[in-house]
Amino acid sequence: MAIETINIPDIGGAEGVDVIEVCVAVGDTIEVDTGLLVLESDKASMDIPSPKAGVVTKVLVKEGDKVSEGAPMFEIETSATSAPAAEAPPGFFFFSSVSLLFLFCPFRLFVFSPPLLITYAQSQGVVLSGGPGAVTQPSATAAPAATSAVIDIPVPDIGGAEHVDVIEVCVAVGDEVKEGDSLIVLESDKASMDIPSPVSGKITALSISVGDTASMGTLIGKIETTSSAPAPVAAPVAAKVEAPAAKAASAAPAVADAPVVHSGDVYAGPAVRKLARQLGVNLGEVKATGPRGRVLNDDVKAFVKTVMQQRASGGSSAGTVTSGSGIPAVPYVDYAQFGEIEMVKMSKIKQLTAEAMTRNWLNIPRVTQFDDADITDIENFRKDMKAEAEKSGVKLTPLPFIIKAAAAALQAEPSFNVAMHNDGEHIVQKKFIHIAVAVDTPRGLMVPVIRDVDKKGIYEISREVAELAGKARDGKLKPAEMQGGCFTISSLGPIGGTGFTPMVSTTEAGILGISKAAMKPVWNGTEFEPRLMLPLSLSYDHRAVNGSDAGRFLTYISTVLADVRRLLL
Ligand code: CAO
Repeated sequence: MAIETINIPDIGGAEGVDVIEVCVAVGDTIEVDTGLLVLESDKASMDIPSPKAGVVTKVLVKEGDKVSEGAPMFEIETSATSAPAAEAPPGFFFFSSVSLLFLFCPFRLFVFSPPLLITYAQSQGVVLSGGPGAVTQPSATAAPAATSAVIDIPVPDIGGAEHVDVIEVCVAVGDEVKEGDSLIVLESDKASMDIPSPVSGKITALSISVGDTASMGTLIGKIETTSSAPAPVAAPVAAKVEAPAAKAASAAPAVADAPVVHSGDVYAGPAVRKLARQLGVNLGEVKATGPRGRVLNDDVKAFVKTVMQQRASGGSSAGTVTSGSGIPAVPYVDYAQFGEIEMVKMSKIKQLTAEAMTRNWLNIPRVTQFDDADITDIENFRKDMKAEAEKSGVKLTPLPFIIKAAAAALQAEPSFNVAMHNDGEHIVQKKFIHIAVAVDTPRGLMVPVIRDVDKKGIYEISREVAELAGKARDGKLKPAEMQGGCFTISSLGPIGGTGFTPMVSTTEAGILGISKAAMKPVWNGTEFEPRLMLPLSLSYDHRAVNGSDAGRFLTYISTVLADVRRLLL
């Protein structure tokens, strides 16, 4: 075991480059080439891979730091038994380190363009020359020519990398290209590389396709040089790294002056691009959350998750507009841009409720109608009975009266005691009267069911509501205690409000919303009388129930509540 410090490698002479991502943390086990940091200058983003395997013991940099070659990044504990990291050959190093001049759109550089290569070679003290194995490339400093010529375009030196995936062919036969235009894009685990055209001209043949692999010298195609342009002379060009030696004497553009291509509006690293390609994700649709609008791995995953969730809930897969009966997707909103936010995990009950609400909302053509029931007499009776009820262990509220009135209405109007069958051809007529009651709990909304309400008295119903509500709040309700309802009552009476439009469940035909009772002046034919009026909102599934049945049903409830003696009839 040994503790070793990993320093920033040669980054092409760039100084004070921003650390935009620290990819590992203390305790992480890393391999040779594991991405450690992402650096970014105004010209390029660079993944900095680990030269060694081990376990991270210290992180010496953080996002926002500015670093240069030699700055310590991490301390790692290397295993004595692990093989020492192979000394990267210059070509390899070029590929995995400076050409870590990674070319992310829109910062793709032509890393492998000769000037850069020369620059890098200079910085590394290596001689670039022709000779055996050198790539024959058209020279940009060719002599003028009067006639056109068709020349081969080989893949230039790509830092020794072999069999790199061709992920994009940017031109077609017949296309006119300018020197520097992208011909193909190669991508390895570590880098995306635009391979630019060495000359201006017309593509006359293509020998490479997406899915092929390419190495230095692989033929991309042929180009007929434009007659007005200087015809290139096929000449050996400094594209082969021969050996570390004295610095090349000739001047060459500095790395920072390398051409920058703003090709497209997606800014993402090679690993992210690869992940997106593997998952079939169009990066243009992914919301970027990284620094300066950079798409991160997590952004791609979040995008896929959203799409899958939308599909599961019947939504469209991506865009925001669908035709026909498709449900438009909800666009992603970055709320953090408006102020501080916190992501709060929904309880399982809330998630299931949300799912059920969406299902009900989308499936049920719902209509809500309203009425005020005069509960003055019930209230007087309730007050008279309150002490006695308490002796029997019952807290008497208006709710059991309403439950009982609803049961009576279901008996009187069986057309409401139904559910739509999902075959679309039948209505399920229920012959039992079970009433569900919405209960507010800290974990979310629970809806226990009181069975055979028609056979039970007010006290019994009241006791059951209290017992089931208690179980709901304690999380002790059994699934069977929440199933089989014919009709639901949702009471917001103790809270307030004058009316609301409750959601109908697909297993029932209606739901009654109760709002806060209030004293109101009611005309009795000769004068206004103060009466306690209870606002009722009846929502129903208009596939199963027609408006006149619903009107009769609600009127029946109001009438019974106005005079509970009717329950005896
Ligand atoms: N108007 C005015 N006052 C009302 C009322 C109404 N419509 N309904 C109840 N009250 C009064 C009660 O009489 C009681 O007052 P007193 O103590 O003076 O008698 C007080 O409000 C509290 O009642 P409660 O909530 O203890 O009892 P309840 O029988 O009315 O309700 C239960 C029981 C379990 C339904 C209730 O506790 C609950 O969870 N309600 C929330 C339901 C909900 O979340 N619905 C929305 C679902 S989303 O569609």
